[in-house]
Amino acid sequence: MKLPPGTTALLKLHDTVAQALRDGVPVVALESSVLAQGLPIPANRDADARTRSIVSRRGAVPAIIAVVRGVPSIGLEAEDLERFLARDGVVKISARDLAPCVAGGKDGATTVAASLALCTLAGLPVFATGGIGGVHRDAPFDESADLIELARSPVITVCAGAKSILDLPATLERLETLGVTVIGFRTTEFPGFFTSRTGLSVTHSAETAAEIAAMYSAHRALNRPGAILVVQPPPSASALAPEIVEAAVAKALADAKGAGVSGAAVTPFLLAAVERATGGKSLETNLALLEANAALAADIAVALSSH
Ligand code: PSU
Ligand code: MN
Repeated sequence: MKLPPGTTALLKLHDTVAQALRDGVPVVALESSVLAQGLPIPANRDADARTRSIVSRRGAVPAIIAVVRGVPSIGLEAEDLERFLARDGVVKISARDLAPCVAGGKDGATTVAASLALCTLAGLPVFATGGIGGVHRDAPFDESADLIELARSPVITVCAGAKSILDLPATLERLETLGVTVIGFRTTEFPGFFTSRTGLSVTHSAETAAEIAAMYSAHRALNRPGAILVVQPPPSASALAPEIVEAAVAKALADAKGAGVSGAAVTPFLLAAVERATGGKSLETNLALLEANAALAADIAVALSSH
């Protein structure tokens, strides 16, 4: 395959990432679809600054995952990041879209599914996101490719559970079927992204980053193929009450039906509709939980590097 000039391998590592890997400094992978599709402008810039800065302050190197003009990239150059933040011709790409995006030389913002595929290719063990995709409500069931990629990618994935717009019990069932290990961080409940409480239990919990690092070592020693999904509730100061979220989601789902939204547009549409229905409150929660998840991912990456 012909690669763009200046590229020697399919995967491009940013200098800071290449240096970190050489020096044994932990790296935390971050997704790019949340920046280019999930969050509105200018909150996406805020999310980027807050997540990358907390990862650095906790002793790890942040690496945004994306396909940049056809090149799968681990860490973005500033000018490329600007295009993603401005959403200038940037498409949302899931796992199935990777090859066409690379072959077509396009800018692709990677969802959890596509980011995990690239983390696996690069051998990166720790990844942070806001909330994973999952099983949507109501038949016919739209199920995010995030779930199946979690089953195939040996990556510690830190999130605040699955997005509140989804069918959370069904999502948790699918994770079990797919053999994805779910660990509640300082919780025994599967969080609901905007909400801390869902009433759904997780079977395993951890109190420290070191415990998660130890579980990951066992996971790899057992040659398990999938992810360890670490779930933590959104920071309590910004978590929303379940009734408020449920009402907002019901309205968002009705709006989506009315607007005839389908496919990859569903999740970004619903998140924007929930933001409107909560008077912008859900946006604050989203930013706070992204930062908290990046921080925990950095702590885990640091613990893993000394394990
Ligand atoms: N987390 C957020 N906001 C987001 C997403 C995650 O806080 O927008 C994105 C992730 O990229 C996730 C995607 O993979 O939403 C799920 O989209 P879909 O349901 O189309 O698979
Ligand atoms: Mn879908």
